Amino acid sequence: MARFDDDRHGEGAGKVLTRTQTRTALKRPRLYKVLLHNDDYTPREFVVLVLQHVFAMSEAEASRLMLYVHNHGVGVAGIYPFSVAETKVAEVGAAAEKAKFPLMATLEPESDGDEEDGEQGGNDGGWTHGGPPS
Ligand code: TYC
Repeated sequence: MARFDDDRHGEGAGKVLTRTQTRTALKRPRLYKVLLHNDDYTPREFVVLVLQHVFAMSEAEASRLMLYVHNHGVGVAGIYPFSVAETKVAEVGAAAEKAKFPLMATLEPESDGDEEDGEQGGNDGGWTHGGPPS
């Protein structure tokens, strides 16, 4: 950076030059799992409809996850940035409340890959309910 005591003359003499460096951080945003929980009262068909509507699943995908959750107690409906995950949890809750069923979804931070979290039925690789795509 040139300073006032530069011994230059002519254009640029006596001017302070500044250079701005922008450092671009390339950190991936934290992701959150949306967990769907089993209960004894919500009808299976209702769960399938909610999964199709909120998570844009096909009927086959939704049925598979519903059965996985029914059998295992909990399953991963999707993995999203916080605000998206939060919205989906709220949408499941709102649909359940409106229909007076106890269906529930919750959030859980997705591990960043450096650690083992030992999650059962976890879906770090994009599949959870019933194994890899066939
Ligand atoms: N266990 C419920 C039943 O037998 C079905 C169900 C499946 C409920 C998945 C919630 O997340 C759920 N009617």
